Amino acid sequence: MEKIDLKTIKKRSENEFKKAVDLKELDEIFKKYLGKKGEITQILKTLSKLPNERRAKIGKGINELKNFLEEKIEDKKSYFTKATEDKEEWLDITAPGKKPVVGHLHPLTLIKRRIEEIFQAMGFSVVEGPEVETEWYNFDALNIQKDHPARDFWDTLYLKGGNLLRTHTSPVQIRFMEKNEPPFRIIVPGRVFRHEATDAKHEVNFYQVEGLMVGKDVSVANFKAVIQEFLNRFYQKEIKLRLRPSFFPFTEPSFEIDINCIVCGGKGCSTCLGQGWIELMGAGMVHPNVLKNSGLDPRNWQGFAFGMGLDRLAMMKYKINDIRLFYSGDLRFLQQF
Ligand code: 2NL
Repeated sequence: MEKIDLKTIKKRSENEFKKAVDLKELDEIFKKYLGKKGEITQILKTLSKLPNERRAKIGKGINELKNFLEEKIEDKKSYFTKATEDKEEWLDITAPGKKPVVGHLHPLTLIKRRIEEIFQAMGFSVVEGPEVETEWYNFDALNIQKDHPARDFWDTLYLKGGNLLRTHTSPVQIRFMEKNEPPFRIIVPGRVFRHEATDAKHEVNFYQVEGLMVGKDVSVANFKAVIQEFLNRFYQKEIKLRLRPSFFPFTEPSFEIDINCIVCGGKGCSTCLGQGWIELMGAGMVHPNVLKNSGLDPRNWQGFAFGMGLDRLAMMKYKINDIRLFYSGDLRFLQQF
């Protein structure tokens, strides 16, 4: 029978026990010494085979060691358990709350909704249509000649098979006139596309709002009144406007609408380049050919149409100097609205 050195076992087990950092390690030490096949358990089992004298001496020592270890392990175990429980239950009701990150509408969407609201209050319906169009609806029906530069590959994005990405929302109005009997008044907001090198003022895709009002005797005077009302409400102040003669193939007569610079009020500043006036939109009386192409008899019906860039309106309202910011997805920009 080999010599049983209780002192060494005690020292070794105590060392291991001190190093234990969690319940799992404690459990392993318990098994190693006090488990079914544990070192101490094994010694206890062999006691009966020892001669009386040695049995009494070793028996006393091993029992003391057993009790000592059991007690220590139990102590440390309850300490670990308490620490774990404390961690799980920990709730600091005095800690400041975490503010959830809430998004908001894109500045272009805000502008679009505001424009829709104002026109709807004046009896206009909001109409939408496809972004992929045929050459007929985007150009021919609008009286745009076959050799017009706007049709060029360098201005229009053509798709395989001859369709194209609409360059304005006018085709939606042609489609509306085909299906509806006047009188009516609609606005058509939407995304449009141009084949263009981007810079601070140009994007490949941007947003437009067009408007159309057709009836028996709808006139330029009606147009002026509607647009004056729209501008006053949009800018929340009295806006001065002027009509300048212009040309579009789809309107006759045609004009550009300028407004008194909203920054300097007409004195001349960097926004209006010293002019006092800012170009805002194009408009005119719908060309008889366009009415005909849409299935309306120009001898019975007449009306005005206009078109403006949503991006441009938003840029002026919020004083933004680069159109590309709208499409950058940069939160440092977007979070300002
Ligand atoms: C501009 C000019 C304009 C129209 C758009 C239009 C639509 C139909 C018939 C006639 Cl269906 N006209 N739209 C008319 C005049 C000008 O837009 O400079 N837009 C940014």
